[in-house]
Amino acid sequence: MKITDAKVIICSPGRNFVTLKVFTDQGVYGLGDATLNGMEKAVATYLEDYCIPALIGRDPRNIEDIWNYFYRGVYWRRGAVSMTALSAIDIALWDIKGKMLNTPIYNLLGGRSREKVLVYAHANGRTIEETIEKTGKECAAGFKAIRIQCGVPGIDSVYGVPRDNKAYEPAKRGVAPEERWDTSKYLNFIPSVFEKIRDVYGDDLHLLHDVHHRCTPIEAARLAKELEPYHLFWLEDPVSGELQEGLRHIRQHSTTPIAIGEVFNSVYDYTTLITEQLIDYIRMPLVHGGGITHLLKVAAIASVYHINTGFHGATDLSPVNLAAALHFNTAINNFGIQEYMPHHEIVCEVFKTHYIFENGFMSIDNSPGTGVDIDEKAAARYPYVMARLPVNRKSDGTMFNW
Ligand code: KDG
Ligand code: MG
Repeated sequence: MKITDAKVIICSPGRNFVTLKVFTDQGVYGLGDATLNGMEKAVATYLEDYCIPALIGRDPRNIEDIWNYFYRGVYWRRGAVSMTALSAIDIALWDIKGKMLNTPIYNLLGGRSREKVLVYAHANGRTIEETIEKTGKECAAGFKAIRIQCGVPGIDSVYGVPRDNKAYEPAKRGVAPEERWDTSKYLNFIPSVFEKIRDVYGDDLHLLHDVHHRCTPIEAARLAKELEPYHLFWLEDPVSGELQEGLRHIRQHSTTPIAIGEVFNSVYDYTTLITEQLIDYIRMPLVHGGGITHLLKVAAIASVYHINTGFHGATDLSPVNLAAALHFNTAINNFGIQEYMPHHEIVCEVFKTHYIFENGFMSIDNSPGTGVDIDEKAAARYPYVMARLPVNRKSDGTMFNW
């Protein structure tokens, strides 16, 4: 069996997605997600100019070897752009394998470990009142776990909290906008949000919060400690995590569970965090972390240290990634939770999926491979739109040293 060709499809049904389609001489093709928010064209170029020429002619069944060829065989290893490209190749190859064997991917990963996959929703309010209201809407939709984000008095623009009450979308059209951030205002305010949410919704609802890396280790330790009474499911990305030892401060001061790594792309970003048990959840998603092949290894190492997965799953990761993640989450033992933000409805014109959300959980059917297909004609109706994630400065204009 041989790979005969591959192509990159960029489309923007509401937001940009990059999809890799790998063709074989058996008429079967595979799809991989290659979306890296704000850097879509860099991944597309890396795939088109560097990876696809080297992919053609290989046997798609040899996923482990192909993974190592594109990871270890490349002189300049790692990095978000090349690991996203490698992830897309890897997911497409697992899709092909599933289709060739006429079986869903979870079956290739050891079969079912669970009936359904716990997911969490987002409640992003500009004020505490709005956050309470949005939390109520997600509870009514059936979610058992909700990520709570809130505007902060005195800060004009809080990352991820839409000012216009629209759907979550941190990327803005055109060149990256610059925003101002004040960590002390944020730290003084956020515990009061969780106090109110617990008052209104009680103790059963799982609550999560994302710091988006906007603290130093000691600031994050203070936040984790002050949020302890509200029993969070997790505190996400409390620091950037590039300095893995920095997470020791948080652990020394608090029992709030920590999730980290939606911007990581290799097991080597995690080694100290896992082996010293400084975290509780792995955020690195399939689409940016080297695909199923690499995350299987990361999850296996994490499981030895009682650390679970909690993959990133915002709307800037395509339905191809979500489907692959659901297979992965269905199969592995140390699954924790999956982030789920439903895509804009026009995304369904382009991507045809086989997963459902019901009463706080998601499940995927027995369609072979990932179970996702792409309608290329529909994709062509939504051309690429330049959009970038914002840059943050302190209120006096200084760049942060997070
Ligand atoms: O592209 C950036 C988004 O994916 C990010 O802002 C979402 O932090 C995020 C999350 O946890 O979903
Ligand atoms: Mg996040």
